[in-house]
Amino acid sequence: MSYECLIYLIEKRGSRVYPATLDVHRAVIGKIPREEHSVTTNQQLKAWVDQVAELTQPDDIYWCNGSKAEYQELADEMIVSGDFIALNKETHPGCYLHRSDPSDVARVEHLTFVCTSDKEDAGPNNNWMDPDEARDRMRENFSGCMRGRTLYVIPYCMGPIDSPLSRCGVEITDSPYVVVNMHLMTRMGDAALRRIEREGAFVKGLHSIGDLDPECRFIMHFPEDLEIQSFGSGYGGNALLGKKCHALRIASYQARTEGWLAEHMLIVGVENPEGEVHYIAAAFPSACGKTNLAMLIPPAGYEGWKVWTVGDDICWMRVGDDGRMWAINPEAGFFGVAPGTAKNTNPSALAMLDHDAIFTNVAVTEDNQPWWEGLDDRVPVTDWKGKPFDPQNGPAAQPNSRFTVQMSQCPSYSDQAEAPAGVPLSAIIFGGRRERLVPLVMESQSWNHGVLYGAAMASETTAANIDTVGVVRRDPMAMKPFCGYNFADYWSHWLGFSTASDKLPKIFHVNWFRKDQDGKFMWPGFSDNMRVLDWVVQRCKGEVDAIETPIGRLPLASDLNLDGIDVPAETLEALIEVDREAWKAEIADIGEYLDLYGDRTPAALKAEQERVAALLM
Ligand code: OXD
Ligand code: MN
Repeated sequence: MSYECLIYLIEKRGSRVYPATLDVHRAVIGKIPREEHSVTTNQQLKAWVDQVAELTQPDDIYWCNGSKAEYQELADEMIVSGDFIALNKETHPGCYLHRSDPSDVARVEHLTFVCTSDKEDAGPNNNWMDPDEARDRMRENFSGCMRGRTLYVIPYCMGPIDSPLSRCGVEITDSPYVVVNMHLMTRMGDAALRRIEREGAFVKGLHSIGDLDPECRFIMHFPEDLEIQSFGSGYGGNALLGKKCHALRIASYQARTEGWLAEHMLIVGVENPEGEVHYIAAAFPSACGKTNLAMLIPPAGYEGWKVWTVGDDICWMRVGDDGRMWAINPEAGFFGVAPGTAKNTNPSALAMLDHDAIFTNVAVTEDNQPWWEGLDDRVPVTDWKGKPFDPQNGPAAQPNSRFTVQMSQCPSYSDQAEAPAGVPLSAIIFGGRRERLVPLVMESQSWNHGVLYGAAMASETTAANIDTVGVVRRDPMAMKPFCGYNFADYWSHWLGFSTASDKLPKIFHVNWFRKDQDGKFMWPGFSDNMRVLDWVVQRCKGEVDAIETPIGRLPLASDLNLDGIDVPAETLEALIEVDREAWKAEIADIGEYLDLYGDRTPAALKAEQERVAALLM
């Protein structure tokens, strides 16, 4: 027990009279030994925690140390409180089910704001609110909201704890569910606090589940102050502030001021039989199979090849002294979509999910195992709301149900994922979900042309998600919901790297989702995407030629390895053809999209679009 800690807790309570709760007891002399480390030497952090406690009035304050014992104790408490249900201990040791409020199952983009002093700095790509107004609103929401609750202080580090590319934050939350998820998703606790004390700087994230009233739900970002305030949701992306809020929205802003890039990208290492590894970062809109690609198992015929997972969602990258682009995954875990994860789509994910994982909003089988649509043909007994499963009521697992698991449990986890320097990128891939027009793979003619690929990224709406089918929605760099500032300025920042070095990664565009006249997918996808990665790596090594076209460099049919798969020659032709007339319309549409950003649209990007348009004439 620590005397200082006790004094600190007493001091922190100031003149207010707080009940001597069980939590205070636990924090000071309970099962989790609280050493001096529970109080920080960083005055700014201390003062902020004090201010927040004053505003939110928790019954207790608990500084997380990040230990396994802490995780276990919180999980045990959540079982008692009903927040966690222990799953089958034989088949899924250390696994828990959490059922969220049925009105709180997804990110809320319409309630997510970027609050810059000048509205133009947030751009048409963001909801904007005046920072003073946003702070006033949030102050009202947070006022007294933690009465009867514990305030948890979570110091965390995004990225390997010793990496110069990593950045730290502190999340204050009243949700133990958030704490245990942050345990798996970030490097949190003492080591992060020590780094914050050394560096001084950290992102402030304040979160409360409030009373989960959707009317009071807001996710506010103050990028100029490196600050996040989130109220009224306990769901992943809204509540685990290290992920989308910090590592993408705030970090993208911070990255621009510091000269690096924070991107919505997976990172993989592709190893060939000679043991040479090429690292690739790839951006796809949500629900395009990023986690599956990050854990790809090469198909038959690719014996001796291996795909190593560095990350499945976020990539921070910076040009190193050697002129190459070096990347880290700021996260330490996966927060993946469960439905559709199966032996044939992602065996590596399944292999890491049978122990020490948290499942949110999945169904359960008769023998208390987690279950979701697409997993196998068992029939679950209980749906995600905890009701007896009846197919009349819709899917058994919530379509956005999730698993949270530490990356180190992944069988393909890269031994370079913890490297402080990061991994050097050979290629960056942008992808979209396009049933027509966009080829299976193409390589940009230059860095700026590649930036145009990213800025023009798009998906077609499907019957599953929208009434009007086939409408093209642009999602530049897959950052539409995640860029913390004006897209036009963001593209300028990307373009600014073109002169940074002559060793930058090559930029490609892929599309796994082409369909034929009968609506059938033309490309098998999943592990066969390895064949496209193979071509990408060969291009990076200068081993194969490509066909120059106005839209980029396309593979020669003979250079794509199709051994062992049934893709007829005419299908392959169609997958890599350029329909000039249709592309003229597409490039004009891209031009119109860029114009939405007005005068701020970078001239160099418009010039690229015009260059391609002219080539198509
Ligand atoms: C995610 C997303 O949850 O991109 O990763 O929506
Ligand atoms: Mn994502």
